[in-house]
Amino acid sequence: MTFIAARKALLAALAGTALIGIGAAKAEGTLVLYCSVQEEWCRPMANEFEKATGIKVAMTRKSSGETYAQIKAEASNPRGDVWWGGTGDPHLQAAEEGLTETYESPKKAELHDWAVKQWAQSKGRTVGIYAGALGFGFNTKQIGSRGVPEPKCWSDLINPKLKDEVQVADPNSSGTSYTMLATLVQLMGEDKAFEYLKALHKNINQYTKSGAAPAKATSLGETTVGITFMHDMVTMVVNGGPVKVVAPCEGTGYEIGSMSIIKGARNMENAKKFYDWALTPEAQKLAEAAKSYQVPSNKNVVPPPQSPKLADIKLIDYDFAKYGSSAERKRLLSKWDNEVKKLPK
Ligand code: S7P
Repeated sequence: MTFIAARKALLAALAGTALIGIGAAKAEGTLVLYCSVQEEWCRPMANEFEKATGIKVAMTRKSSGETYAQIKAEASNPRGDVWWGGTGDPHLQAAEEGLTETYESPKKAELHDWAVKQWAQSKGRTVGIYAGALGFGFNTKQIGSRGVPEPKCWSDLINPKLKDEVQVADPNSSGTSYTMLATLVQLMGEDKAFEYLKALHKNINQYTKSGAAPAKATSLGETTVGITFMHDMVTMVVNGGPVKVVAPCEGTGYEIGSMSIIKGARNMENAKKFYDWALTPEAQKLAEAAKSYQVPSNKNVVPPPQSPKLADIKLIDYDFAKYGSSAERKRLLSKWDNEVKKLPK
């Protein structure tokens, strides 16, 4: 072979390698992830998926109600591929409104019944990824100075001595707070629940956007009591905060945290890869490292020891079909806006 022929062959080989490289990068592609748990857990999920697959993840974190509203607003020109995390009710609403895609993962057989039930209820459009009970927490250093005994029940939170000392999120933006609204309606009946919410309103110092924000505020002493999922309060305890976590004595509701593929996803194959991966034990074990103490949906993952034990909590038989339905969620939110949030304090 002459020098020129050898050079040509080498250039051709290099060009081929470069093309293969480009082809591979394209095949790996990207994924747009809408994440509705805490940022501390969203980030490792995106990073570890990138490491496992080479797929670049563009992740944004928003609360459950906000993400639902964004997906609805983008429906004619979808930007996101997967909505991962957040309470199940708005995922069910998105499913009913045809905003999300049906998919059956090969990992479904590894999931707890409650996670599969969520999938069946939505006709395959959303699946359970974790579960957690609603409750509240209080700041152990501050409660004494309010002149009230340690609260144990929902009824303790409307004590006038706790004026401006209770914090919870706005149910329009927050899945946590919508879970509270639907829980109280199921627990007390609608009329009594709204009477209770009006009384509670007098004690609320702030309706936050994010559901877990009151847990941080309780730990920092910015509020004496915070209503959140119990696992979000447990994170504060693990971080050394002066917080006691309470499962309300009357009983409480719970969430099936969910995952959905967005209808018309531009990166549909990668969305399915993420969905399958997110149901594996490896992916679900990332929660504990991120100090997120929900109960994982994969049966092969042992829940972290700090996770509230659902079997020991007086849980209501939460009607996900009703309270995750589009009509009921809209009705309750607008009733809360008109009859509770507008009230003077
Ligand atoms: O922090 C984890 C968690 O409580 O956050 C999700 C929640 O819906 C997101 O916050 P918003 O209440 O602001 O929507 C829960 O699904 C999850 O357990």
